[in-house]
Formats: sequence, C-alpha cells, structure tokens
Amino acid sequence: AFLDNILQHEKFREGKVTVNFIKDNPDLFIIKQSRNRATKMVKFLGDITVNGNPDVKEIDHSKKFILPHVPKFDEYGNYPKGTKDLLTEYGPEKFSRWLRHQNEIKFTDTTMRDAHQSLLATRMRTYDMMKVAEGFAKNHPNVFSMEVWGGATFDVCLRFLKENPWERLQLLRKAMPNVLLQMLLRGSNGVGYTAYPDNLIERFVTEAWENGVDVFRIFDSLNWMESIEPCIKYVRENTSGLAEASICYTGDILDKKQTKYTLEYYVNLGKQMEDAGAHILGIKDMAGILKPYAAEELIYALKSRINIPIHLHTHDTSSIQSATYLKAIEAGVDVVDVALGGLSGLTSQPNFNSIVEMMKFQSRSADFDMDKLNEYSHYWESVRNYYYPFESGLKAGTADVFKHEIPGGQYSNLKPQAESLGLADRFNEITDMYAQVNDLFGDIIKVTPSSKVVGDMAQYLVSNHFSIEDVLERGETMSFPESVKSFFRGDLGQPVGGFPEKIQKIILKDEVPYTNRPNAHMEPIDFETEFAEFEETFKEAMGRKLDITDFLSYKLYPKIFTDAYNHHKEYGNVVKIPTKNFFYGMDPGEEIIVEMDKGKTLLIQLMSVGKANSEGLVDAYFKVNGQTRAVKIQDKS
Ligand code: 3PY
Ligand code: ZN
Repeated sequence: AFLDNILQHEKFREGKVTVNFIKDNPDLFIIKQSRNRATKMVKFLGDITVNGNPDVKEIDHSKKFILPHVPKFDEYGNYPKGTKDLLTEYGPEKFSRWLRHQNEIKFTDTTMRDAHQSLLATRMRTYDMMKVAEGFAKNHPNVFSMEVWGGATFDVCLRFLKENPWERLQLLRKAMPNVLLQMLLRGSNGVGYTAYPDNLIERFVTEAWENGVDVFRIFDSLNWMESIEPCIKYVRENTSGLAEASICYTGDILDKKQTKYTLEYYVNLGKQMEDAGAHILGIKDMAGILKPYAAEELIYALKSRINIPIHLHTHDTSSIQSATYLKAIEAGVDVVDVALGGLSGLTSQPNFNSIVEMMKFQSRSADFDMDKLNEYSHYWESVRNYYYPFESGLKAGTADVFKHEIPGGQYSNLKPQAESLGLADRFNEITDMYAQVNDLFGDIIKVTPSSKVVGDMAQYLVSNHFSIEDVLERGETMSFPESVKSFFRGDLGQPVGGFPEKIQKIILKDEVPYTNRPNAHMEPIDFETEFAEFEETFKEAMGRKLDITDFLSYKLYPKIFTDAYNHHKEYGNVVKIPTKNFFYGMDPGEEIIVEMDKGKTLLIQLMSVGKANSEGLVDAYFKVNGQTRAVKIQDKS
C-alpha cells in the first residue's frame, strides 16, 4: 500500500521527485486502504451510537461492565503438543484406537459453540473468543477438542453478528494449532434447516476441513442413517479428519413402556454408524434427558458391542446431568462435553471446572491446572455481561424437560420467541403443547431442524387456541406452518417407524409425500458456472478476492449472505470492534483501541454527537489516531 501511495502521489506522477521526496511528503504514510477501513469503522460506531444495534431490543443503561481479565500465557513460547498434533502423526484410524485405549477421561470444551448457542442465543462474537484462544491452547493442551463451529453459529455469525463464519474458523485454527477443533454438522441439512444438494454438503465438508475443522460431529434430526452415511463418507474420503457419527438420544431406555427408543435401538444404530466408517460414536443428548442410571446402561452396552471410542454430549437443563457424566465415566465413556464454568449449566453443558474437580484423585482423573482453568471461567463470566440482552432469563433447572424433551438450544430461544408472539404468559402452555405435538407426530427425535417443526406447531396451536382434538377433528380447514408441511412431505427425511398416516393426511391434504432422500430431488450444483456468476454479482469484493467459502455461505443462506455482504461494503469488517461498542456504541469521550492487524492499532475516540438536522442527519466527530474524522449518520428514529 505504501508503494501504491508513492506511485499515485501527484508529485511522483509529475516527475517532481527529489532525494527528500519521502521525508517531505508525510502524507505518503497515510495508507489509503486503512483510511477507508477506519472511515467505515467510525461510520459503524457512529451508526450504533446514534441508532443502536438493531439486534439489541432494549438497553439497560444502569448496566455496568467489568473489563474481562485475560489469563496470562506465554506469547512467545511454542504450543505444547496436543490432540491435533497426535491426529496429524497417527491419522484418523490410529487416533481412534489411541483414544479408545486412554484411561484418563477426556473433555471437549463447548464454550465457543454450544454453550453460548444454548445460553446467549448464539451471539458470542469472534472478538471475545480470540482474546483467549491462543492462551487456552497453550495453557490447556490436554483438552480433547474445542467445539467452535457449526450448528447455529454459522447462520448467526452472518445474520446478526455480520461476521464471516469462515474467518472465525481460520482465526481460531491459527490461534489453536495444537488441539482438535470440532464442529456440529446436521447431516444432509449441513448447517441449515433443510436438505441441500449432496455435492454442496460434500464441498462444505471439504472446505471446513481445509479451513480448520478436525472433528465432524454428524447427526440427523431423525436419526436417519441415510442422511448421516454420506457425510461420514465425505469426511473419510475428502479429509484426514475424524468422522464422529452421533446418535440423538430421546425417551428413557429404562422405561419399560418404551417400545421405540430402546437400548436395543440405540445399540443397533451405534453399530450401523461404526459399520459406516465412523471413527468415534457420539451420543447427543440434546435435551439433557439421559438420566444417570440410563447412561450407565447405555454406555456399558455400547462399550461392549462397539469398538470405536464413545463421546457423550448433554445439556444440564434439569441440573442433574453431572450425575449422568459420573455414571457414564464409571461405565467407560471416553470423552464428555463440558463448558467452562461461566458459560455452563442450565441449557448449556455441565461445568468443565467442577467435573474435572469431581474426578480428582480418581483413577480416570484428568490433569488440568485448576487455577488456570478457573481463570478462564472467570473470563467468560465477565464477558457474558456484554451479552445480557440475549440471556434467556432461565433461573433454575427444571424437571419438566423430561416431559417436553425440548433441546437446550431451543428451550432458551423459545421464551423470547413466545414473548415476541405476545405469548410470554403462556410459556408453560407452549412447552406442554410441545409434548402433545410430539405425541401427535408419533414421538419423533427432536433436534434441529425437527425440533423447530414441533416448536412451530406448538406455537401455532397455542396462539390460535387450538387443541390436538381440534387438529384431528377439523385439521383439513387449518393452514399449518410451512415447516410442518415440509416435514410431513419428507423434506427432513423419514422418522423412526415412519409418519403416522392419519395426521400426515391431515397436514398434507392432497399433497403426496415421498420416502427417499430429500437430496435425491435436488439438482447438483454446477460449481464452475455458478461460482463464476457469483463472482460477477458480488464483484465489488470486500478488500479481498471472494472465494469458494463465500460461495458456500451464499448457497446455504443467499439472502443472509447478501445482507452481510452489503453490511461489509458499507461498514467494513466489524469483527475487530470490541463487543461493548459493537452492541452499544460509544459514549462521548470514550476511547477505544481496535487492533486492525497484528501490531497495527487504531485509537478511536468519540468526541461528540450532534443533533439531527432537518434531513435527519447527525454529525458525529471522532478522533482516529489523533486525526479528526467527521461522519454523517442518518438518524433512523
Ligand atoms: C444444532 O443443531 O445447532 C444443535 O445444537 C442441536 O442440538
Ligand atoms: Zn447440544
């Protein structure tokens, strides 16, 4: 950029260059691109200050933030050897055998994915993760994996945080090169809510690996092997990563009345996953209803019949799930999912720090520096304050979850959703209806996206004052939510035991459902042609060349990608903006430091914000590295 400045300098072009040219023309040092970036950034900060962040519905002006303390680590030291190094050395098959023969209990840290997805509506920003990523990988290299990607994070990154999810992955990979990075993949639904063409999912897996994912936790929202199997194949054939096929757990295997989701059912499914080539078997207890004694039986049975390591995931909605982990660990589970204290509990995962303590002085104990681990919990506890608008308001564990079986991530979302529909005072009616809808649908597995179908139906019925009897008696006259119709059509695949025919007829009316893979109905993507069109449409690149990862984002979420792209064009990359200012703007006089690139910082001060003129324009004055910048902001109020 500096050279550019010289070449484009007026005096240079006029041939008036003397020996003192650089010394005499300090403006050469003002690099145009960063000027642009800085201007866009103050425009963004000004806009948020004047109009607020559209994602923050209500600001609590009395809220005081505590500056999060970043635990110390050796910035110049090497990364200690971790699981990623081991995977590189062994390859996936040998790594899987190695894991199975470990006595020490292993931990996946979900703080940067499921924990905030389930507590803070997935809003955690890359900024807060990057502050501690390198330190965590250096201080705790014996963590099994870091779950950092996939699930709802992809969508929320683009839709609300205006971040590029691929950039998040790349940054985390760079900061944590020694430990395994893990993602959650919804089988044929990828990181979306419906099926996509197979070759799109295949390319997505390849690019996820290329950009940093090592462990692919693959599930299907109906436990349908036909959706899981192709993904196992993509991971095995296109990457050197680990395919962790996952059983979604529902019901209660200890309940003698249970005829569908029995121990035998789970063991058979686990066996099919092993036979399909999974390196690890995941048990995904998305609602947190795998009770301690059931976990003991399930893990014993799986350990005796299956030869790959077992990885257990749960949510602590009921608040008894650490007992489940204890029983599972005693029964031989290999890895459990936990979240750092400050972001653990309730709809999130059990507490990492406390589970490590629980195992101390036991034969399967894991070696963590507790003081250091606790410092990270404190860090997240302070960071969490910035995200208060996204807290679900849940205060205590609930045994209702064993009845309604709502997944952790959905449960914390359902309350704000109910509020936005004006149903805040009927929340318990909704959760109750959720259970009834599940029965009506034939007792299905409920996890994204099938859980959304049940949730949509429950909200539809409650808000219209309909009962299940009403549906059965006069369902032909009702117009059901689109997601419900799509589910009964077969768009999410086939549920265990098939669809109940009567209700399927009521929902679909004259439409004919199908039973093969939804992806079979989709045209494969012609990458060459479509990518060229994509490049043409979005050619005003965002300070870099658009690549295949952008194209994948676009194909998964066309409208949301386009919005994020336009946001980027107007405001630049907002990923480096401190979280407080991203959500709440700046106070007059406030000074912040934004690290644009390593060692290149902007010192931004908000000097003053004026009043809107007759056209609704507000003048905001900033100082950027000592130089005054004025921006005009449209007051949208
Ligand atoms: C997701 O699909 O995002 C989930 O976390 C399901 O539990
Ligand atoms: Zn989960």
